Amino acid sequence: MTRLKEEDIGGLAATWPEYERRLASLTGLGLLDLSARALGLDPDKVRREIAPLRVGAIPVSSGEGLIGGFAESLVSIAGHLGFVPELLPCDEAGFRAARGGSCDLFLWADDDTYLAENVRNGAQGENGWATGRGFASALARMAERKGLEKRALVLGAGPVGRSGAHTLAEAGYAVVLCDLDPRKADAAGRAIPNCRACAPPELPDFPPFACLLDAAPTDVCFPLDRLTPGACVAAPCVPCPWERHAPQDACVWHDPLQLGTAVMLLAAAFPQS
Ligand code: 2YJ
Repeated sequence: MTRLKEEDIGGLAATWPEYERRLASLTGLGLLDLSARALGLDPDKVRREIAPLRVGAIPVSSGEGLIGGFAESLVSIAGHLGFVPELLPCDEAGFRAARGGSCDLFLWADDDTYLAENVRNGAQGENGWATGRGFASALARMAERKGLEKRALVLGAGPVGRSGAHTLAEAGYAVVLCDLDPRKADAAGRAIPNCRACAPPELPDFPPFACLLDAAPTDVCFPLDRLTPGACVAAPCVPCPWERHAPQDACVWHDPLQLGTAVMLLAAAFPQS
């Protein structure tokens, strides 16, 4: 996750109706259903069990410091999903309150780590992993609705790209994983079944892609010419170039925080053995 800016998430709480409308128009699912399915959970069971669970959001001032509206956005996401959300005090006081029983789960992020933690059983949802799962699942849903072949390009072999590539491979996709660093792509590609690694100069060797997961923290590689018209694009990247420059008739899903956080929360709240 690139460090978000206040303007990336400002006003997030006011946009839920439009957010849900757009997500449903692209995937046929709302945020809770999509996140639950990304984890193999039954959305109805999640909906029944979520209501009493209290989620605290802890602002963390270490490192580069607080991002205006960040913890408040986490409160909004948790509340929107149906948890009972609470903004906790900053830093140690917040961790003390969370672990001392004021909530069942808590969310916090510093400059390197963004986690959902379950106070009762120690289960965790980690942002990179959860974001990859969530956006890959959104991509697979969009592609299925358009009847696209199960073949995808994933940009970025970091935690989000690796998790996304894994999720797509699990769903039966042939995956091409591309990173500016070919060794990083190779190492990740070897660990994922049905996944070929490449570097950006090799992309023209492949037929154009109808599915793209852009998990690159930079837009240095922006292979617009490697996508088919009407392609499906899932892009957790911030800033997101695809919303303005996607191919003609493309379906693009982007959000800066909501889907990754929703999957993190459900992973921590409903851990599977
Ligand atoms: O509480 C706050 O306001 C800040 N400490 C939030 C910091 C948010 N952190 C980031 O944006 C980091 N880049 C997160 C890295 C997560 C790695 N998956």
